Amino acid sequence: MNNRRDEEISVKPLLACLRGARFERPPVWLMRQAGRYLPEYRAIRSSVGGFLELCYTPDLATEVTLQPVRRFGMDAAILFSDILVLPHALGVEVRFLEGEGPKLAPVRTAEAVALLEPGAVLDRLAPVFETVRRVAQALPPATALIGFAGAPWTVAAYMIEGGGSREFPLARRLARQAPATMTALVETLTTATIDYLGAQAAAGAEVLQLFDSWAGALPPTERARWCLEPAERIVRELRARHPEVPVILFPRGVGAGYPAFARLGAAGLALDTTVPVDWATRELGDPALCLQGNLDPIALLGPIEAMLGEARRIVAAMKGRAHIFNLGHGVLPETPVEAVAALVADLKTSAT
Ligand code: 1CP
Repeated sequence: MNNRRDEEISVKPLLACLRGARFERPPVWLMRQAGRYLPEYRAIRSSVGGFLELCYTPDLATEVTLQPVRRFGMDAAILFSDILVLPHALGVEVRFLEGEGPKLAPVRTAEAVALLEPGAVLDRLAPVFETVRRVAQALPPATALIGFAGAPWTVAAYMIEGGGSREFPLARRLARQAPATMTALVETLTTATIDYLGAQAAAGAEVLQLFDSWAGALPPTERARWCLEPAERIVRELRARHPEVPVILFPRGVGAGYPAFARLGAAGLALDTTVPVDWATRELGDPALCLQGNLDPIALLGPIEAMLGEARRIVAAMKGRAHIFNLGHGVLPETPVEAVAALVADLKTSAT
């Protein structure tokens, strides 16, 4: 542990929290805190041709990353990018169509997996690392910088399906019917994710979050192989390469499976909207494990007083635990800016 790092932890509440510190008022950031609900984001978004161009233009991606921090004063910025830049960097065609979500050229065969280009990933994602460097320079001293990636199963699910889906039937079927192909795909993604997150840490990311947004689409028997094992390897290798950078896991939708994710060595665990907070504080063992979450993003659509009541109940239930306040999933595009402002202000000032 070097001195510079110790100093940073002491001035950044979110980093202290990930090392087990408890605060009267929890540090706060929100998943998808940058994006379409912000008029200043929409202005920049409409000035570029495509969403990927925004992700790969460090000037613009830096600005968009900083916008919510500037407006609301969150305790962390999250790099503005997307989980699907990784398949793109592996050589897969990825397009973001207005109002339709992402579309990918499907990867469903051993041959297609063999054509992926893991050796090209770090070069192709160089603009993302440049954004990380610029944001790290620009942030206020008490604000932490979070890098992220999709977990291998979630990214594989988009690659196999060719886009978003409610239940990812093709991906779940491939995992059962062609396990060797699935193993090759998940291993390629696991190795590439370690390199990708490691490079974000080297560029200045102080925390790394792994989004397994579709972990809940798998039954527990399948989840061990496609979610837990890759997450464990990612956490272990990142701890070896960057012991000072804590990892937060977000295995969305796994319910009673959360305790298994609590045992993988990550510093933080993000709770989705379905997890009762008092259950989590009882069942998720180690009190040094920092819990993050888990207000329902719908609550931000109003009424505001009810939303603030729920937020305060979460804070109260987490008392005595290292807790980072967040939503249980991302900010919705129709969220009023005033609701986010009221939430962050209330968390910073309300009596607890
Ligand atoms: O045109 C636009 O503005 C595109 C909308 C958009 C935005 C703003 C997409 C496409 N991605 C993003 C940014 C993004 N995506 C961030 C930015 C940082 C922040 O939080 O502020 C992050 C962390 C993500 C991560 C992401 N992308 C996830 C994991 C988190 C989650 O929500 O579960 C997932 C599943 C995606 C895929 C994706 N990218 C974009 C969309 C619309 C989707 C969901 C598609 C679907 O499944 O239907």
